[in-house]
Amino acid sequence: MENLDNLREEIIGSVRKAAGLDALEEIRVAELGRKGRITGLMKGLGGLDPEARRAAGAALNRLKDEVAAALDAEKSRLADRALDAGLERDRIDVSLPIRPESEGRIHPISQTIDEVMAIFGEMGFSVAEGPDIEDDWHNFTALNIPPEHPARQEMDTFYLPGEKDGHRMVLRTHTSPVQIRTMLGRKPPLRIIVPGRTYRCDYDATHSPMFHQVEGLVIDEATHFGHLKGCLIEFCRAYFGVDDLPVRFRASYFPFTEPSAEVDIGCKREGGGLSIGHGEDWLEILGSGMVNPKVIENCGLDPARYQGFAFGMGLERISMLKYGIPDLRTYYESDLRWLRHYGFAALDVPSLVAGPIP
Ligand code: 2U9
Repeated sequence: MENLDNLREEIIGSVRKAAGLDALEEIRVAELGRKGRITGLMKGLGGLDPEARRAAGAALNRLKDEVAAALDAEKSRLADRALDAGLERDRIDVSLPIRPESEGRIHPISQTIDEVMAIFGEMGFSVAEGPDIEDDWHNFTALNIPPEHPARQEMDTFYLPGEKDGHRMVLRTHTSPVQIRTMLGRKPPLRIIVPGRTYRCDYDATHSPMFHQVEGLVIDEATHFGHLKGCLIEFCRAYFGVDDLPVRFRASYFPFTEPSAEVDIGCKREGGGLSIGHGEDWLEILGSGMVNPKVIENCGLDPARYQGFAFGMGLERISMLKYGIPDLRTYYESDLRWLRHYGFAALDVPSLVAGPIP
């Protein structure tokens, strides 16, 4: 028994001094393992007489439990110490200020396209799209602009290098070829708007070689000029946010519409500034007209049965007027200071709030 007390002291002492988990495991194997010291003593119990075996067996079992408990306690002490050291080393200062996030802005042209889509979406229009690179027929001929027509020169067309057979593709000068493609591919009734990039060789404060248009087309069996007027008056008032905005239709000419009208809204020019709404002055906003029967025929439809109206406007122009942006060239200079000043927060964009129109 005295021997066991010494053994206990020795083993517990070495457990307390163990440097780490590996040293503890070595002690466990050396004392309690299959060939361990305590295991060996247990095996030796068989040679004792029954009285002595019972007493020594009980003492050895106690020793075994005490050693196992000491090993467990030391193991969790070492684990706690490792955790404390880790917490100390990897300390996070939760009071530090967060890294600033830079918030993006919506470009005014994207905002304007969205607003226009939301207004026409409410009126039942859907959105159509088409290629930026077009052939001569879809961009000009189908729209009643034959090769010798002066409109071809006026539009300052960008031509792509000629193909082998001599014909040249163009960068579309308007989004009208998309309406031609829609009329060729779908049966009326049609009610579409076409926002998109357009290209003309022109550059000053109100012209950029790449700019955006939105055009609209309605084709049905009983559409008349009254529908054109109602639709465009409603659009102008909704877009500029003035319920009783004066709107005027002025006779004009386009090869693809007959009759044609330019649309002006009431405004006031004062001290170099411009205010939209009531006043003695007029400001041109868009062009429109009843689709020329020749265009309807060019798209394989019977002009005796189908007719409709069309309109077109420059998106930069209406955006500059609404938001007081003085120079169109700044739209495409990629100046972040400009975008921070004139751009929009994502939550002000109709389609991001209400969802896009189909
Ligand atoms: C088809 C039939 C008719 C589209 C139209 C205008 C009048 C118009 C200009 C406004 C300013 C272009 O950006 S701008 O320079 N557009 O005045 N556009 S009617 O008429 C069409 C289009 C397609 C099949």
